[in-house]
Amino acid sequence: MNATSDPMDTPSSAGSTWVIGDVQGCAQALRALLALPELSAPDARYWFAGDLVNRGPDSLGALRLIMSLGDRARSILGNHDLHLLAVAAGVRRPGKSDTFHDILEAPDADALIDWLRHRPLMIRAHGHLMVHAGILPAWTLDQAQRLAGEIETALRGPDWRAAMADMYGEEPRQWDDALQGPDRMRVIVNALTRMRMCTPDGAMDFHHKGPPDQDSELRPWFTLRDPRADGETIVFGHWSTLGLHIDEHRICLDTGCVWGRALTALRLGDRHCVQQSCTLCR
Ligand SMILES: [Mn+2]
Repeated sequence: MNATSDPMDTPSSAGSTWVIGDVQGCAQALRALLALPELSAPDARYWFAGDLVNRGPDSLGALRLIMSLGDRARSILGNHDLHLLAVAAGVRRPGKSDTFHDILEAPDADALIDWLRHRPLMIRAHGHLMVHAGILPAWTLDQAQRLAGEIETALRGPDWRAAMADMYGEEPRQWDDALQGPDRMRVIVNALTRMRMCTPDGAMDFHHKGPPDQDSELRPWFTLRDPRADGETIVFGHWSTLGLHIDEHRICLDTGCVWGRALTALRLGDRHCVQQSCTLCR
C-alpha cells in the first residue's frame, strides 16, 4: 500500500500542519501565503490538496516552490496534475486552456514529471484523510486507501505511460468489487480526483460543476456518507463553486484562487483559517 501514513503522526504535529487548497499555478499567491507569520513558523508543515498546476499563470513556479519545501510539504494528485502527467506521457493532448507548457519545456522536465508521478492520491494522519475530490459512498475509508494505493503503484511503475491512457473516460460510474483493469482504474481515479455530485444511489455525475442544487436529485458525495462510520474528517479541494466548507467531519478548501478569489490554508489542530487573495488572476 502506498497511500501514505505519517510516521510523525502525533497530536502535537496536527497543531502545526496546514492544509492548503488548490494552487493551480498561482505561485505568487502561494509565496505570499507561505510568508505569513503563522505559516512561516519553523515547525510549520503543509499538506497540498492537489491541482498544484494548470489554468493559473505560473505552474512551473508553483511546482518548484512546493518541491523546494522538501519534507515539510506533502502533496496529493488532483485531476489537473494527472492531466499534465497524461500529456507528458503522450497519451493526451493539451487543451486550449492548459497552462502547464512551462513545465513540459523546462530543462529538467523529466525530473519534474517524475517527482509529480510519485505523489500519492491520499494522505491520512492526525484523524484526517485528504483526497483531491472525494470518497465514493460505497467505500470504507480503509478500502479507499487500498484503492488509492493501486493507482499509486501504477503511476510509479515502468508502464506508467500506458496506465495513464487507461484512466480517462466517465464509465463505469459506480463501484463494483469485481471491476478489473481500466474500468477499475477509471472509477478509482474519477472518484478520488473528479467527483462532486452523485445520484442518491451513489453513481458519479460529471456534469454538475456548480454549487449543490436543492432542486436537483444529485447530492454532494459527502452527504451520502455517514460521518460517524468514517470516524475521520475528510479534507478535499476540487470544488471551487462549493468553496470553503467546514463542518465537523468535512473540510473543502478550494476557494477558487485561480478564478480571482483566494488561496486558503487551514491549520488541522484548531481549524484556524488564513486566506491570501490572488492578485494575478482577477
Ligand atoms: Mn480539481
